[in-house]
Amino acid sequence: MLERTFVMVKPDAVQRGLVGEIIARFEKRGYKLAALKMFVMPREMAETHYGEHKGKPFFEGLVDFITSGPVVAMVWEGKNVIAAAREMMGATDPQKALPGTIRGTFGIDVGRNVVHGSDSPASAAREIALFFNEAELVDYDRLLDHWLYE
Ligand code: D4T
Repeated sequence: MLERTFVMVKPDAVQRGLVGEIIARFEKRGYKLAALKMFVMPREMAETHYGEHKGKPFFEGLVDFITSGPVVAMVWEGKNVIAAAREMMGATDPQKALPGTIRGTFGIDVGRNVVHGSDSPASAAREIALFFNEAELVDYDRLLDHWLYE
């Protein structure tokens, strides 16, 4: 089934020059880029995005961090991409992320875990709608798809 997921390069990874590396992993795997933008997240948007964590001890620090600098927000498309992107990123805590995953390769602390990805189809739909409007989601054909999908 063709899916879309929301992936975000966090401020730590933008500062560390990892934007290209992270995009390249999704491109090389064969996923299709459907939307992309760089911006500093307004506080209100961050509080909405992380609404499920409101009241938790790390919430304020998390909102401070995610609004502290530019992020790169993206939509990636492909077969099973929601679960696949989570696997490619590794566990939320980089200490527990397997070597070779994005967080297992580039991260150390949970509060600087490099990247975000939607954790379910419902989250993907909610997050894509929060970060992008319809006109920003680009629909185009790729001749390559014939060589990626049987
Ligand atoms: P995100 O949403 O950033 O992709 O992370 P996950 O989906 O993998 O994990 P999450 O929602 O449980 O956590 C959101 C965000 O909060 C930070 N965090 C988390 C933190 O700073 N301290 C903590 O103890 C936890 C659990 C990291 C990711």
